[in-house]
Amino acid sequence: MSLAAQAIKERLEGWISSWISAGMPEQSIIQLNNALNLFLTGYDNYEKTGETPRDAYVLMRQLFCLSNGFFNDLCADGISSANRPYIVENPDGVLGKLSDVSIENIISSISRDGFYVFQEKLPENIVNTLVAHAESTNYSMEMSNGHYDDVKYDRNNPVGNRYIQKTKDTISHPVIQKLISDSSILAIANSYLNTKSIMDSAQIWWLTDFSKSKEALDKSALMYHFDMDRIKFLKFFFYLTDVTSETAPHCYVKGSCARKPTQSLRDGRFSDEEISSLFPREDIREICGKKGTIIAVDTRGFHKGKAVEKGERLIFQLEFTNSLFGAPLEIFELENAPVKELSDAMRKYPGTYKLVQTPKIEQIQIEHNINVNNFAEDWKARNSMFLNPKSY
Ligand SMILES: O=C(O)CCC(=O)C(=O)O
Ligand SMILES: [Fe+2]
Repeated sequence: MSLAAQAIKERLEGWISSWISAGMPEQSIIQLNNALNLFLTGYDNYEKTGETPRDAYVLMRQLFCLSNGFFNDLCADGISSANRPYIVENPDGVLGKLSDVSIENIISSISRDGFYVFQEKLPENIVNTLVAHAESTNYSMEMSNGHYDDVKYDRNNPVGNRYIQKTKDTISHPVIQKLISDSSILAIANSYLNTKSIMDSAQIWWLTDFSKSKEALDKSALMYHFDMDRIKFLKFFFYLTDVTSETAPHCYVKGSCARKPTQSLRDGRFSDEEISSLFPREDIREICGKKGTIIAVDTRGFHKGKAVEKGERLIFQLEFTNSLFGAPLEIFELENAPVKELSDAMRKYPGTYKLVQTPKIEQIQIEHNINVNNFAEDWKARNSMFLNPKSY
């Protein structure tokens, strides 16, 4: 069993003991014990094979609701204790220069409120480049007959509510590669997750005012829900268009990332009326902002995109997680060699980019005309350092 699995096991056993001391009925203890054992077997399987058994994933979602999030906190704590975060030295990037104190403040805001809106915005040239990119690529769109068509985004004649860019088009863009290796972003992700953060989602999508049917809203995450794909994760949203109350602000129920009212502990979508009946009005927030606005969100709390009333919204979303246990994984296949910022980050924080696949080394050599002999010399020098400890 891996160190992380062992640490999770210890915490879950402690949890069971506390239930026994609290006088929980024996039948319930047996049921909980069985469920936790099933989960641990699934987690162990994931560690060994990289694949999460579906029943263990479903169980995680159920245990999240059953324990009001406490189960996930225990697992996250186990993972952190076995696998400490990367130390990002002198973080300085799109979120500004971050001191330890400012990171602490941001992290505690996210833990308390579930989200944090950064003062810094993405520079305009970056926003414009990403918008132009999003206007030019093809999108795979499910049409009314259930088939998928390859379409361009035509803002005057949308054919769906949500146009999600193909992962390879998103991840192959140099600006996106710089953002996913940005030291200020990595510093926040590693601190919040308190373990070596792993990038597991990078998506650009348009929202349109195509349809307001309940079915369409549900499908495009335009109804309240919480995400539970993994044990713990953090999303960064980058608005690439101006977002007003009419153009799909990200909506979040402040504080709902921690503990939720009992009536809301179920998987699925929630209507606005249900959410209004469960939470104080002042906690139900619409996060509006000019293009370039950057938000960090723990979407284990209640959130949705508000339906577009008129016009469009373009967003880039980047997610980091503490473990790849959970929902099926996406692979980020780069079409070309990564930009320098990303290849440097991949060397420094290999665990963060487990899901990123670069083209074969020979391919990179051809594209960049790299002299293979220089490589060989470099390797010889490095190896001699290992063979001769005095050179340290
Ligand atoms: O579009 C949005 O603002 C919310 C999308 C969402 O539910 C998510 O990214 O988890
Ligand atoms: Fe969501």
